[in-house]
Amino acid sequence: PSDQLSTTKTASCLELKQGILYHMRYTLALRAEQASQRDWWLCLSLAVRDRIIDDMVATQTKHNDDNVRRLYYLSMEYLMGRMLINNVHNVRVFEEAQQAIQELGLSWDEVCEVEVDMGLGNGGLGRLAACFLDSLATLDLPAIGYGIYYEFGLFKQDFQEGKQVEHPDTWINYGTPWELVRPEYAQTIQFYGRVEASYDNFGNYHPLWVDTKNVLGIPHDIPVAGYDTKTVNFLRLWSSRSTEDFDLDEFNKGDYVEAVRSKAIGETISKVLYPNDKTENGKELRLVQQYFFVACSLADILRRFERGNGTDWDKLPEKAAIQLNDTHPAIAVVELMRILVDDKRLHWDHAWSLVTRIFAYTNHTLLPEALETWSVGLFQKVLPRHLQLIYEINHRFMEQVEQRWPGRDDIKTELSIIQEGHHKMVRMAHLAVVGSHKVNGVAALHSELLKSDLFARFNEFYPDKLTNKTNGITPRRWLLNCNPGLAQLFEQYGVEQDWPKNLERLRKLEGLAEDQAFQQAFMAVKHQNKQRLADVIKAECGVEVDPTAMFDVQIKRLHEYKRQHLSLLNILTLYHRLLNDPNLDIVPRVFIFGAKAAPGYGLAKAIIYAINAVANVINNDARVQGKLKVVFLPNYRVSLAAKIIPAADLSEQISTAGKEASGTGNMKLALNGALTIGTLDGANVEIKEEVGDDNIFIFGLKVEDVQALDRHGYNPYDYYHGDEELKNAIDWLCSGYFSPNEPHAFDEIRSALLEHGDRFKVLADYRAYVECQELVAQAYQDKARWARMAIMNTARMAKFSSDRTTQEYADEIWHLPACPI
Ligand code: DL6
Repeated sequence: PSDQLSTTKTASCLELKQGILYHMRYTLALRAEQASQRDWWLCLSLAVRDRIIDDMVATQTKHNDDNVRRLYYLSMEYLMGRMLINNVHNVRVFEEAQQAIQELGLSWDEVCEVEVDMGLGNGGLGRLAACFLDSLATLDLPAIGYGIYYEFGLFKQDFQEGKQVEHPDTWINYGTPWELVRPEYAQTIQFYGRVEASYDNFGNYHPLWVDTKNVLGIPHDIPVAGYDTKTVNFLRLWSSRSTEDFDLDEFNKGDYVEAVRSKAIGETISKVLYPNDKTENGKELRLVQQYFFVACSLADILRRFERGNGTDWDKLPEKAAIQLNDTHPAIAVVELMRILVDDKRLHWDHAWSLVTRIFAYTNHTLLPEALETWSVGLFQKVLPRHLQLIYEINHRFMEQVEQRWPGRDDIKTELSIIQEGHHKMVRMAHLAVVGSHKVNGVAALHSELLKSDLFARFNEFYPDKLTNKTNGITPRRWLLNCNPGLAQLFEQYGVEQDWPKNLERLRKLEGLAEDQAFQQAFMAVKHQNKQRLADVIKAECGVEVDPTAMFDVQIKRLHEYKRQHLSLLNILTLYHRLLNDPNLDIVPRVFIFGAKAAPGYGLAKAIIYAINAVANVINNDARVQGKLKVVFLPNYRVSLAAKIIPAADLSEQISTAGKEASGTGNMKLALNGALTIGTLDGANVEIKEEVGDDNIFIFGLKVEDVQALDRHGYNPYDYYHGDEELKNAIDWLCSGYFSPNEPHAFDEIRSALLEHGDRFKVLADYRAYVECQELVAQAYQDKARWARMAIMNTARMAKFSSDRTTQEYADEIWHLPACPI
């Protein structure tokens, strides 16, 4: 088989094979006969890593020697998924690596399957950060991602009797080949303590932060190789360590356990990722985590700056741009002020002018419950000096507000960083807006709503600050890696080879959309992908599904606003219709769900249980004759998404208009030729603009309609009583029929939809959704039409490459030139 590779590739394959065997012997000290699949995966990863490291050294040397401007991306979450598959593609040794593995008598798929996802994030925000890192390196932009090295990433999900059960994600148990630990760049970070007044010889006030508890931050660097380029940036993740091994006094008193306890406390900071997507306010450990990684990262950034520029602070905004991924790292604004004013002794105005030229902030949600606030009391305890600085920042800001709107205390109350009241709170979003030079939303509609709604008054005050950067996804992971069949088809049909770097190339497919042979080939790839997913479904859920049925996919976090329960009501409606008329001619469908619910979000868990319960009944009902199947794949994560997305026919993007900031799953699915059924929400609006009205199924309330309903008083009972099928579906779900042992299991869902006012307008959108699903079914029956629409979706996704998004940030926010190696 080596004959099939070119001479250079054969040489490179040989080199890889040697690398694998070298690591088997000298890194693992094993003979090949003893090696497990994991050992082979590890050695292949190390062999690939060796190549990456050469380029990483070259990249970092160049960046340092040229003293380049860098982008620093601060994010509490990175959902990197599996690294091997992405890296072999990015360094362009995919075929060679496959060949080497084959020549060693192993199966490529089995070796890759060993890798545990690096799942250090909850959902969209964390995966966006991972896509951006891939694009930054691919575009040769000098950048470093900073985050936390969680020992436990997002929990593993499994279902017991249909209910979600969480298990710890022990991803790091056996170590990972993708990290380089850098103890030489460790940082010491302070917390708690108190502020003491002190004065210098000239009588100037210099507060001292004393009696603090200290911890160490240890950097773990994950190389990030760009696609088809030499640039290798890195992601620096901090783990916490106690500054002292143990308390010697306690030890000498003979209490060994007590002596080690304080060490353990220092190490809890980076233990676990908070598994909450949109809520979770007010947990001390979370604030400690935020400050920990921000303080380590800023110290590291300044160390690098001083190495290249000494203490010429005016140069700082020239050399560093810092992006805040949501408000989670917003304390960085204050920490940089603390360092510049307290440690470096800059005047306040000087420091503030530097700080506000460095930071920019991305908002990812409009949901009020997701906006972070911290109680003043907690701040006082954990970060007393920072609280003083926040008050000072706010005081000066309030003076500006007074100048602009004299005497308008109501506006001051509205804009203040401190929310007054019985429990005073620090509003992190306000801090982020005041401390940044740009604030962006993540889709056009979302950014407009930020301007008109959430940050309307800020927008009046800072007219040029708010802007839009529509999200994107990396075409490498979300097409090249996950859909090799489609990538091969592009090659056969002469799509320019650089399409993974230039998604505009796929526009060529528009001209093939009517071509029967191409349609068939395109759908044949889809069919193969569906067959593969059917095997996964059989293995994971024990359910047989027919790959000729429509695969209707909803994969995302479980949240009421995303409305998985709207899909469930449609499923119940179809099931009911089928039982009433067993000969009903419906398009066979497999409804496929993947979603984790935050462990403390009872209603979301009830929705998972409901879907599983309904699935169990439908899948075992002979009267359905296999026309409907419902499966909920457990433990949704990046590597599972990579199997589901290429196999999807229909992409469910059915959030309440105005609630989904952007969505990125919608882009991944459309890129792989799934048609969207969706509301005019988030980036769906722009997907519609790109693919054209004929190639998407849009239904339901628009933002204005939702707002009007809220203004005029929305009553879900009007819909319930006015629509028999809707009433049937809800009553049936809650009748105990699907959960005979727990007849009240779904009462909570019913109350949310009826008694509690249906905050997310599920009932108002039900009829439009069911009707739209009928149009979808009709379209699916027309094979040529469906194929044409699917091809058009793939062809017209160029806008949603994260390369486009990242380049826009680089041009318009970071002013960051590329630095090819
Ligand atoms: O911007 C990335 C992603 C968006 O695509 C989703 O629409 C949005 O829900 C998500 N937000 C989060 C958590 N939000 N907070 N805080 O993941 O961001």
